[in-house]
Amino acid sequence: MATGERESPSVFARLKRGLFMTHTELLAKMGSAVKATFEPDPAALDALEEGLLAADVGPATAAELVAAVKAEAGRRDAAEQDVVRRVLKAEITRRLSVTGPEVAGSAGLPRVILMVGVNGSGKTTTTAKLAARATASGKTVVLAAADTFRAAAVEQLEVWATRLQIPLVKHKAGSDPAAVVHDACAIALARKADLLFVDTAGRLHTKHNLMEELSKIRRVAARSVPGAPHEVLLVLDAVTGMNGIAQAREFTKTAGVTGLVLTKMDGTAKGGVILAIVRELTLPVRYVGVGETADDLLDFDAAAFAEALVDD
Ligand SMILES: Nc1nc2c(ncn2[C@@H]2O[C@H](COP(=O)(O)OP(=O)(O)OP(=O)(O)O)[C@@H](O)[C@H]2O)c(=O)[nH]1
Ligand SMILES: [Mg+2]
Repeated sequence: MATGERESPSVFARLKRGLFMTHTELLAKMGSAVKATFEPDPAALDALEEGLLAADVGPATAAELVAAVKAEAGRRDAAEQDVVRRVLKAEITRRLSVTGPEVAGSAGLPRVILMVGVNGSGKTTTTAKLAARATASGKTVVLAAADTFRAAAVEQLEVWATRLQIPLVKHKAGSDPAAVVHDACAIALARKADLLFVDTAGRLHTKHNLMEELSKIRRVAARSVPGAPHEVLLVLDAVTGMNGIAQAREFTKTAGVTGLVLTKMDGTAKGGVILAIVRELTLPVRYVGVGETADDLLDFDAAAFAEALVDD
């Protein structure tokens, strides 16, 4: 989303709903510390910190946010209402406003987006959601079922492809995922598709051979389409919280991750983990998943996220 542009009310409402558990937990723990006329007494500051820790923002970020509130509370105009919310929103927005290069596809050639992550993080669902959005906005899309690990994985993507009427490239279970990507690139080029989304198998970041497989996929894509993969999205499940950080570190090293997707925000009270993850990786969050349907993927907007988290 362009800077300064505001989402439609319905998009914000979905974000708000998606962050409901985290928001509720945060405000419940903060209790009266979030009140309009905040006095920075130790108990209130403790409550603030407790709320932030409960939301899983991580100890370093929690301490810094509390320090920022304390400093600001001391120098504000005594009549100011809602100083805590103002400071939290500004600080959270700033911390989440990490940008990264958005590599455009070359004119007339497909932009290739590779989806990676550990098992069950939401790669296939997110692939389908992205494909649905792109199709709805008039883009032509090809899907590559490069999770050849299980037959069911191909079927899962195929259900979405059929529903969305998007061509899907698949090989039989157990075949080389790089070969699927090779064919999918050829088909995307032949069809002059705008976008090619590559769904990959979930893999443990500690398994060297599986991580190598991603490197091979990248090489094959790059040979077929200049600049590919243009985007490598690491799909992280927000419910796993801090554990996601170790995975993410490994994926960024071997898979050349360019952006993050935080899924299942709707299923956790620990959505503040996004702050810990961004702090650790300094990678841009591109999307957040807030449910299981095609509509439940939102462009990430740091200010809207902070607002949905902190405001009533
Ligand atoms: N509530 C909720 N559920 C989600 C979200 N994203 C994905 N899921 C669910 O999480 C489960 C796993 O999603 P998949 O997309 O299959 O995950 P995956 O990463 O492809 O899994 P593997 O291919 O097995 O590694 C499914 O039941 C999805 O419906 C989300 O944003 N919110
Ligand atoms: Mg999958």
